[in-house]
Formats: sequence, structure tokens, C-alpha cells
Amino acid sequence: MAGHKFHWNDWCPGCGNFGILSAEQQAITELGITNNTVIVGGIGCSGKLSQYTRIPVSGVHTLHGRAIPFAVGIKLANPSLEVIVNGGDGDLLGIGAGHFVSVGRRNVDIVVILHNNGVYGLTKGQAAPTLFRGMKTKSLPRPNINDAINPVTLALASGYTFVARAYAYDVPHLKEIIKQAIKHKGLAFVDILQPCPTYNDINTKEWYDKRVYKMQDMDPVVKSESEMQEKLKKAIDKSYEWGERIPIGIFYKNELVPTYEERIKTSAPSYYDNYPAEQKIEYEKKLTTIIDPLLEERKVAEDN
Ligand SMILES: Cc1ncc(C[n+]2csc(CCOP(=O)(O)OP(=O)(O)O)c2C)c(N)n1
Ligand code: SF4
Repeated sequence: MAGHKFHWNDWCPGCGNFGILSAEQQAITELGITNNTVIVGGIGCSGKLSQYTRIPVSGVHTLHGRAIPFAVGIKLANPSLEVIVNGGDGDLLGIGAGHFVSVGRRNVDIVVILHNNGVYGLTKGQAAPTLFRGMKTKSLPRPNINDAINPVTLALASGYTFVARAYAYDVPHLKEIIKQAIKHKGLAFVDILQPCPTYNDINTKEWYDKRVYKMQDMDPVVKSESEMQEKLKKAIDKSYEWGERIPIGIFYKNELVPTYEERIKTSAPSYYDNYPAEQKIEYEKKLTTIIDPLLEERKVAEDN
């Protein structure tokens, strides 16, 4: 459970994760959903965000690459919750790439937030799937020989119905993007450009500050079935822009696709009234799904 008053934070000074934490907390607080939110983290510097929040949300630290299926399970068991995944590029696009793609087919109403720093921060800077070929960060003995995945293009091609990019050091803009992602009905993805000053000496704050710009000419909202393909193609085209200018903002937003929860409801009409987390299951006349006493026992006092 996150939201403790005192806890240890071991992110390096200047890490972009601080901006992400700050923006995410502000977004959740301003939307008034603190007591209803679960943050699910994988393993990595990024995954620790689920434990570093100072607001009363629930946080789960899961396995490397498995944050998305964990989050989907939480959401389907209790569709009244807001569920947010925070993961690194190694976590979500390396070991977790299959989950990242396949969840797009389902349009589950959760938010996936990528801490995109080009490296595996926690394990000392190996090249992550977002690092471009030929780049040699200070933690690599030789230049990277693999090609990079473009997370925005991949999310668009996989079926995410809200796709955006933001920058960890522009906290007010990032906060607004996260708010939009949470409010979106369907699967939302936010690619966050997150400098790792300890291991990536190329994509630094100075490097990004010169390049990122907010898209003005993009109309990302799909308003009718007939413009779905056209808007998706425009978003994919735009997602390839990278180099001297890097666009941030919303690339695509489509609320016309039914969510996975709505699809479940078509075959189980009582799903929203009697979802799994509400169901009482008995084994040998004992209720096995009542976890309230356990939660009460583990509750951390506000003034600890
Ligand atoms: C199954 C498994 N494989 C490998 C690891 C070791 N491991 C821990 S974190 C990590 C990479 C973290 O990189 P990333 O996901 O990019 O997150 P960052 O630390 O940069 O935020 C790895 C390989 C692990 N914990 N579990
Ligand atoms: S290693 Fe990089 S990503 Fe991890 S805390 Fe340090 S600066 Fe941040």
C-alpha cells in the first residue's frame, strides 16, 4: 500500500522519474480519485513509483514485465477502480512486449505510462529497446547494434485508443496529459521522455529541452467511424517525427471502440453490478474472498 507519510526514495538526483511522480500525483489529486486508484509498477527504477507516492492510493510492485497483465486482472476484478501502470522501456517493451501489444486488442480501460529513458536504469544502464542503433551511452562499452522500437507507433498499431507523448521535465503539461489519459474511456498510453542522468548522457535534459515541442496542428479526436482510419494514419505518420524536433501531446483519441469491460457485459449482463471483487465465495462454509480484516490489520496510520 502506498501513501505512507515517510518512506525511502533512492532515485538519483535529477532523475526524470521525480517529474513523473509529481505530475501523476497532481493529476490523481485534481481528479479527486485518490482513494479509488491503484498504481501497478513493474521492476525497475520506474516500477518503484508505485511505492513512492505520498497520496492515499494503492500501490502494487509486481514482476519485471508483468505489470500490464497484473493491472488487467485488477481492473477486470473491480471495474470501479482507476488502474495505472508505470513501467520502464525494458519492462514494458523488452520482457513485457507481448503484454504491451496484446492488451491493445482488448481496449481495457486502464492507463499505461512508459518511463522512456533509453536504458535499463536499475540494472546499470544496458541498452533498452528504445535506444537507437549506433548510440553509445556512457554505460555501454560499444555502440548499440539493435534498432529501436518506437513506442508511440507500436501503441497505435496495437490498438490503444488514446496515445500521447510527454516530457518528464514539463510537469504541468505532463499532468494534463495524464489527466486526459485517466479520463479516456478505453486503453490509454503515455510515452514519457524521461532523462536518466546517471546512465544516459545523450538524451539529457539539455538535449530534450532543445527539441521537444507541443503539437498545435494535430486534431487527434476520432468523431465518427468513417474518420477512424484517416486519423490513425495521420497519428502513425506523426509518430515517426524524431530528431531535431520531437512532438509531444496527444496523437490519437478514439472512444468509439467498445472497452473490454463493455464486451464482457454483452455476455454477462450483471458484470458491473456483481463483479468478481464483490462476489462472496465460500469454501467449506467459510467466506474466502473477504479481505477487509487483512487490509485493516495492514493499514499504515496516517501519522506514521
Ligand atoms: C524476469 C527478470 N529478468 C530480469 C530482471 C532484472 N531486472 C530488474 S530491473 C531490470 C531492467 C529495468 O529497466 P527498465 O524496465 O527500462 O526500467 P528503469 O530501471 O530504466 O526504470 C532488469 C533487467 C528481473 N528482475 N526479472
Ligand atoms: S539510474 Fe537513471 S532512471 Fe534510475 S534512478 Fe538513477 S537516474 Fe533515475
